[in-house]
Amino acid sequence: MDEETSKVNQPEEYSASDIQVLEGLEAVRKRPGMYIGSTDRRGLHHLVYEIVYNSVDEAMSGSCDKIIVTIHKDESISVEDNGRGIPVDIHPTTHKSALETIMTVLHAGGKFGGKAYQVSGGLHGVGASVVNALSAHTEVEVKRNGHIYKQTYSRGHVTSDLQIIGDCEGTGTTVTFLPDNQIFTETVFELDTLTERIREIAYLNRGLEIELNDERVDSYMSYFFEGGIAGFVRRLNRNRTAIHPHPISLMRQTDKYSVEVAFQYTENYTDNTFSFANCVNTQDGGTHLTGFRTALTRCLNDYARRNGILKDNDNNLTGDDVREGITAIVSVKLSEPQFEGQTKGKLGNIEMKTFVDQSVNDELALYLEEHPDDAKKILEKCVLSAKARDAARHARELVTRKGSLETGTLPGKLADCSEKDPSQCELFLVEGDSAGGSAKQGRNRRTQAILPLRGKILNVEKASPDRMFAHEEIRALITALGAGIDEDFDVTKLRYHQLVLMTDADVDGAHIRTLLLTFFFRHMPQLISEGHLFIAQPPLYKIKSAKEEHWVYSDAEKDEIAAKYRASNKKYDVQRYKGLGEMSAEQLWETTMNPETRTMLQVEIEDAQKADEIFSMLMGDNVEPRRNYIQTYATQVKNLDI
Ligand code: 28G
Repeated sequence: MDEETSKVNQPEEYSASDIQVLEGLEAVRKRPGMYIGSTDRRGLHHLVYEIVYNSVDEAMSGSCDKIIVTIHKDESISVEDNGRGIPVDIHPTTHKSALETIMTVLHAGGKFGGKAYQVSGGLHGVGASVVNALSAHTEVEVKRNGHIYKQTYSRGHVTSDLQIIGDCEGTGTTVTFLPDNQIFTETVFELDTLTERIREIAYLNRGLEIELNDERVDSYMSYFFEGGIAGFVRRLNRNRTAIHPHPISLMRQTDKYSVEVAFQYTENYTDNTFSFANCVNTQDGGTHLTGFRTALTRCLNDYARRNGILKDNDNNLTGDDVREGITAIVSVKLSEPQFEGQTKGKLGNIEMKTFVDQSVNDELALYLEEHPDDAKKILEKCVLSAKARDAARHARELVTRKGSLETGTLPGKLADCSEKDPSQCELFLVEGDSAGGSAKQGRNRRTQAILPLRGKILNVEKASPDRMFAHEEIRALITALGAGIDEDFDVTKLRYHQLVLMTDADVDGAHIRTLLLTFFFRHMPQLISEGHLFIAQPPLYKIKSAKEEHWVYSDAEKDEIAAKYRASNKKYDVQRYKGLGEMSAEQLWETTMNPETRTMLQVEIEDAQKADEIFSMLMGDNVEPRRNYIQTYATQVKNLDI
């Protein structure tokens, strides 16, 4: 492959002694959670990303342009790249090959523990030994020096010497591993989950082709995006209405860092910005995001002043004004990223702030001069946002400050609990008045409060802020929770530490739940991230036989119990519960609300982006995907405000 001059992370002269020896892989098997976060489905998929990151590193150094990921029928995974191949020369002090060292020695590079070390960019091989330690079998093939080299491992230990098994042209690395079922509670890979991340990596690395094959279902897909992150923005906006035709795409590259930004404004009201450092999603932003925001605000204000869009007496546009309705990706690459904060989701490298700020400022000013039509549409939107913000501030003050909260007036429909310690209190949001009535009767009055929600719940993605604050159900919800909203949201003021969505087990219930989730996701994300939001699990059936009675929560469970009765020739009767309203107050308590016996799902924002995509698909402007979704899941839908 040709040497390119302007790539980031230019590899330094390599020697096998670079690899630092730290500690044995036993530590990884003893405490896997420390190295891959968890041993459930999340940790399982993380193994794949660790290996793929190594190939992406090779791509970022300009030495690789194709990666093939394959899920095999036996739930093993292969990752192949056409990079330079992991070096196979012998390490002077360990007398092992570089390959064996990379695969069997937990080595330095990132910080270990938690998620800290999952860093792509200049940290070749850091995760490979962890994956190897947690796999029942691993096999690595390296094409290099005209030969094919192979070595195998089991649970971190070598099971064969490094061998030459043939000759070849070209170079590359293939790693195949079978996750250890002694470690993982889940060992079945989800194609959808891998697809999401693989697609994202392909968008973030323009010109890199990633194939994702699933031999279990004969699915073969290739991801390659010539336009890079501009395509990512287009995809995120596919169900929204853009106000200018093409995403604006800016970039700058030096020998030390690169920045790429793409964004497009839509008719929506929220800020959909995602930031990445070396292809790792920085959930909590950081210096690169700050740099982008500073430049965007300054640049749009400068343009508006210069072109008389803002008059001398007008206030500047605020950061919120210029971010309303934007969908943006900020992606930086640098050789030593520092990830900070509790979840390591924040980029700390201070030099990225000025680098991104200056790059975006220069390039965007140029773009606006050259595209006056786009500039006009964008600034009209920002000016409108500024005006609406004034109106919204007014409306919000009515609800959260001068309104009912301070005077202690809780919403009339709320049946509050008597306990005053929020950590003991639960608020149930219940769909419909009849279910609300049963819930009020059946609850534990000391600790459980009920807020019935009636009629249509507002679609908060599309409603303007002032309309949202005028909506009765939303106002009741905000006042009942007592913790404010948006930037004023204060999780320590929550009146209930558990908030439970209790909706029917049908499609309407699912839609109302989605609308409520959107609301919390957009306006009180901390409520979700700090674990306060739950979904109640009402039963789907009751099965009776003689004196026995079972509440059944899934179809699989129903079939299982029915099969048992059939096998023993007993008569049984299956009663289906379509809605909460069909249960008596006692039944609702017994099956769904009693903390001693109920199960509830805790809502997590596993990935803000995924949630955002589902929400915008269900609630965006484009009717087609929503119609498909609804047709797939239901025959009739009421109560949905679309
Ligand atoms: C297929 C699945 C995962 C990889 C490479 C290529 C090199 C490498 C990997 O070097 C040692 C230590 C720090 C640079 C680098 C080859 C330079 C020259 C490589 C992979 C060298 C590791 N020749 N491809 N590691 N580093 N692909 N794919 O793991 O200084 S790992």
